[in-house]
Amino acid sequence: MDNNNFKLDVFQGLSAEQKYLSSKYFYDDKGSRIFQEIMQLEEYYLPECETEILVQQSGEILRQIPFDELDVIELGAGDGSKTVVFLEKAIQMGKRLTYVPMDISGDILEVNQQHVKERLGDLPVVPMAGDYFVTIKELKNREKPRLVLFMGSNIGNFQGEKSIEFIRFINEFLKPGDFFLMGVDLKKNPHVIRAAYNDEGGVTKRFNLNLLERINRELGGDFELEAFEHYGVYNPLDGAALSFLVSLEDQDVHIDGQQFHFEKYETIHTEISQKYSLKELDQMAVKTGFSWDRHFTDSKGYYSLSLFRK
Ligand code: AVJ
Repeated sequence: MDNNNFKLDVFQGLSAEQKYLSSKYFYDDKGSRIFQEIMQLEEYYLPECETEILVQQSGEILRQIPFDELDVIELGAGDGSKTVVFLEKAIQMGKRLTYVPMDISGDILEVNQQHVKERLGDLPVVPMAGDYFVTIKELKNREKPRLVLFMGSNIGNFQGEKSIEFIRFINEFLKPGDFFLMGVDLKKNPHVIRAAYNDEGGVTKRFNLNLLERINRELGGDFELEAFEHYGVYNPLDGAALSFLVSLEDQDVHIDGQQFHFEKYETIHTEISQKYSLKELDQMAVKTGFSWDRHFTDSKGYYSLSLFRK
């Protein structure tokens, strides 16, 4: 990622009335490693739920998709370790696939390709590194039917209308009859959600603080990490889990010659992880131009893989 943009975004976010930093900057090498740790946490139920649905219901999901031949395009594919379960099932069912994993990180796409090779040998894979808003346009002229995958509840990181805009963007890329499969974390017992973003071991805290460390590392900042703590809340009124960093002192921080003041207990908003109900997802499908949808949920009803058809 471009350091200049990072700096501009940091300066803008820390100059705002309510300070904020974008969660997309969590994922440098260290942040990505900490996120791997989060995915192993007892409290962070999301990956387990998604895997359960993929293992138990991939066949049923694929039976909704009537094409023998299709492009499977995955946005933010990561290492692909979960997607192989789905791809494997599709191949068993006799579908001829081309897998197009997209990710901002070229390194992770190499790991992805390794996984796919080990499990699925001769499956055609066309990895595309870069920002998917850009790379997806390169696929416009391909003739085959499409299934776009957007897993891991990454949709939750879009604030309000931004999620609708994003799904509309996917809809515009699709042709009538094409499909979109999205992993969504559902509204549930607020205690369960709150705990997922406030783990006992403090891994989520480290994940958030790494953002300040990254500013120190890459932009020459002088954040004192002990002078900040992490605060995670879930608000059942709007279904938003929010993360903040809280300044524990009245203090000044310097980044590349610029000074930023923090009042005692002033917060930096770092992340939104939006939760949805199935009813809200139905409404979203209609609003974004899809003609049909169906939800595949885990046994606890915590999580949905929601399939939308254009
Ligand atoms: C990768 C965006 C789905 O919001 O649950 C995990 C990131 N943040 N713990 C989420 C995250 C704190 C995660 N997503």
